[in-house]
Amino acid sequence: MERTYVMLKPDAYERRLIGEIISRIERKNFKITDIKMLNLNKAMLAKHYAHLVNKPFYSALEKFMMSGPVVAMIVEGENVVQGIRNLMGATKWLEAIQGTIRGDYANNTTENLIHGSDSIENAEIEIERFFGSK
Ligand code: DAT
Ligand code: MG
Repeated sequence: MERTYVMLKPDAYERRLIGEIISRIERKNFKITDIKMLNLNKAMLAKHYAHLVNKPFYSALEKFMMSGPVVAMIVEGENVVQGIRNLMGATKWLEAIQGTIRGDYANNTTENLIHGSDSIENAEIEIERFFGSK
């Protein structure tokens, strides 16, 4: 069964939206097979966001992602990688349509509540990074 890595960001925690977002994932009938809360550090973020470390917004992104705990999950289901991306909505909050998590709750592109792997290959890399071999 396909798996993906999902991470609820510090704004989701701060805004008390953890339960709401998990409910949306479960209502879609995706299965959470592991879950934990953790605090990220600079080294973990530099790996996770390696494609962004040279962007002008990286330092703000890093600061935000270390501003509180994240909730890390392994989520399983048919076509779950794309399915979670669809539930999340677009990266840029103004492009995220209503009914998606970002479309309904985000008004900022950095503080956009949720991460979901963008490919099956990256999902396995991210699961290994945050949960070890499973
Ligand atoms: P996604 O989270 O939709 O996979 P991404 O991998 O391109 O998007 O970027 C990771 C995170 O970095 C994103 O969730 C928020 C931040 N980010 C991306 N592009 C940004 C931008 N143009 N301005 C500010 N933050 C940005
Ligand atoms: Mg991404």
